[in-house]
Amino acid sequence: MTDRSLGAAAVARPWSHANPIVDAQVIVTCPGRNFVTLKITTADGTHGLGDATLNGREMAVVAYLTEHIIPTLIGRDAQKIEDTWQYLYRGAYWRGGPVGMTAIAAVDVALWDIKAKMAGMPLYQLLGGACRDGVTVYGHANGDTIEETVQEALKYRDMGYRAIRLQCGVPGLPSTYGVSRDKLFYEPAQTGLPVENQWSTPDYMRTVPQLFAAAREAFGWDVELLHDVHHRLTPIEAGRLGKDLEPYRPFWLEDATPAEDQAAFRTIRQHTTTPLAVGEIFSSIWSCKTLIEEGLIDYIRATVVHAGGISHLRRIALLADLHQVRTGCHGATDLSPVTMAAALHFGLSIPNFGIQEYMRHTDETDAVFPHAYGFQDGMLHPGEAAGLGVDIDETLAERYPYRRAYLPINRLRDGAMFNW
Ligand code: EZ4
Ligand code: CO
Repeated sequence: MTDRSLGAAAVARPWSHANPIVDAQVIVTCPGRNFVTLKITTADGTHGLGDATLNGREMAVVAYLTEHIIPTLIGRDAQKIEDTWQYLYRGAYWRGGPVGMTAIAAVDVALWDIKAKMAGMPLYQLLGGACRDGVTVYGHANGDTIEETVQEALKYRDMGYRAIRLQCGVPGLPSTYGVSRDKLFYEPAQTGLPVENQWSTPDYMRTVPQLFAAAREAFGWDVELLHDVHHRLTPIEAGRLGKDLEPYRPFWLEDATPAEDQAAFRTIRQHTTTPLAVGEIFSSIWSCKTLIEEGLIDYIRATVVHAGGISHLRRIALLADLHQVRTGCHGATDLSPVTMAAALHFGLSIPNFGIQEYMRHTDETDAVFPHAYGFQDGMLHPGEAAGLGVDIDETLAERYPYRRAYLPINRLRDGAMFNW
């Protein structure tokens, strides 16, 4: 074989057992919300799936895959996961960023799915085998008021959850991040133009400690309690909130301040012992290298789908392990069952797993993505099917065409744009 576009590595050797990629398709479906899925098929008839969903910017990743990645995949040996990762990352020249890294993640996860299927193993076995019985998850309890939120949290405890995220409405604000009309499912993206939310830091800062006080009153110390600030405080405000929450021993305070400036976390650290989690919007190890190496965080929330797939998240987790930082991967509804499965195989197999976020998908989504993973005793387990243990029902997926949707935006009371 002399096709130089495939590189020297494609030259047939007597010891090579290539399983070339013969087809790659991008499937966009909206069973209640949009999902972008990459399906790669190899010469031996194996297929693998990768999630490529980037909430509110879905079609940018579709174009990246279709126009720029897929033409380079056809004919490549599907078994060369690391080489393909390097080819797509280094080979792009314009590397990094959420769109590109989500596209690379989709390829990477699909190739891991294929490799595990070829090996006849569930992916976690290929990654080194289970380090624990299951992946402990936290659920989302929310309500307009503190009382309602605590009631919802009690329901999660009764379902077997050992860790629960608490988000509640802020008096004076018409709506707040994390508070949903439908108590079982939280979906911030909506069709139409972006919804506008309103924000007040002082009102919020007064409410959260009251919520945690009420929750500890109701639960005692039986369950772990978490909270997501969703990037809305300055470092010194975050330090104050962390300090105010210390008596209630939160498991973590998430995204306390925007993390573009990793050094900002030094200020928070100087003021509170409340554990800090960050990273759901990170695209690569470069977004968290300082945070991890300086011990500025306790949990890294980077995910398979938005941080370059299993191959790259593994690097992040290894670095984190050196510094006693544990994982706490993002697991909201915009991460498809394909990502959830990948996260479970990954979380089961790494030494420094911390916790996994889990927001259930709707029945429509679960039907489009039949999967082997399941919930029991506050934990998810990926199941024993070969590969990821997730498939896509393409006929059903076709019944749910793409609908443009946006995440909300946030404004202060005076109309100024703020972080959502
Ligand atoms: O707002 O996934 O911790 N979970 C979150 C999510 C994010 C959405 C954005 O697409 O912060 O609710
Ligand atoms: Co979050």
